[in-house]
Amino acid sequence: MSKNKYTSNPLKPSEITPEHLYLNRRKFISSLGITSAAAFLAACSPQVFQPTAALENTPAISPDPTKMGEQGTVSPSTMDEPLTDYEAVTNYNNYYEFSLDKQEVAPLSEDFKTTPWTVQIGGLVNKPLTLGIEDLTFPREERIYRMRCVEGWSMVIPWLGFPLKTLLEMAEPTSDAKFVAFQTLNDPEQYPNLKNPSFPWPYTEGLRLDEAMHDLTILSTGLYGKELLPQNGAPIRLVVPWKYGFKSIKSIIKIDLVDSQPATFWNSIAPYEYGFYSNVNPEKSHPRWSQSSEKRIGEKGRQPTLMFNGYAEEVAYLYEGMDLQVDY
Ligand SMILES: Nc1nc2c(c(=O)[nH]1)N[C@H]1C(S)=C(S)[C@@H](COP(=O)(O)O)O[C@H]1N2
Ligand SMILES: [Mo]
Repeated sequence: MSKNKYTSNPLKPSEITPEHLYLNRRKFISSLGITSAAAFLAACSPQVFQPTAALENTPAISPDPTKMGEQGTVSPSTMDEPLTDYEAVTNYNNYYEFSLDKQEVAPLSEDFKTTPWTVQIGGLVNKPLTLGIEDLTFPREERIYRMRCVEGWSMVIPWLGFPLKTLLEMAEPTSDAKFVAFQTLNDPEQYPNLKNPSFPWPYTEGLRLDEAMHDLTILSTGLYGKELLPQNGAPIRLVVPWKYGFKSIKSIIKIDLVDSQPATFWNSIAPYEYGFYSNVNPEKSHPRWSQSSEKRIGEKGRQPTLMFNGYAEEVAYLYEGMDLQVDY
């Protein structure tokens, strides 16, 4: 592993308390027992973490550096910034298929049908797969990640999911596979805004194969210990924490291994504003606004945006030799 000028977000003493509170909340909840905990959650504090049976049976992310891949660094579970309230995570959403209004997404997606649901993995693979959502029984981990929207706001979300790599390896990408292309459901019956012809539906995204195989890249099926809600991309969505939020495509039905950089939704709409790579970079302004700071939802003021969203130590090696002022 080579060194580079970027370092991970250092832990500030002020950030230790929230983690401590978070752990205590969990203890508090389990001491209540599951029924009263559920009642408590529904009644007053949706931000409290609710342990699920699935999660309880799943070990936390391994602190063993040998399990972290070649880049072996700190486990992302040691991220110690306060979680964004469950209420905000589930009611302030970008999901253009439903609406361009963030507050409208949750009500409009209430009846979104997530079963039956299949995910197809194809293209340059030895074993094309069509999996029902119920077949995706990989052990889930909790990953607490920062999420930085290109618009200048951010959240901290405790995702439940599994590495995308686990699924890709099952399909056995061939040696010609260089990129991964993702597609969201394309159903105008369920998505009111698909009738709007000014967008290149369906929503698509892409990653280079090494980005897709990186341990930080997950497919998420839940958050805050619960199953994912439609507004967050149920039943399954991508989470790539070092890239702007629009790369983390929701409600995926198709994953294709391909040999060249695939077309993607925002990049097709405005290539000079939304690059294919779109790594979080405080030093590279969007043509219409600075990316040097962000509004953390639920907190006062703005805070500095971190290179690669704070994951430089884990991912900077992927971009060695690339000019980060240019988005390829
Ligand atoms: N299919 C689809 N995926 C999407 C979007 C979208 O409009 N459609 N919005 C993206 C953007 S801009 C962001 S910031 C994140 C928001 O995820 P969240 O609502 O779960 O916080 O989802 C991304 N994934
Ligand atoms: Mo976004």
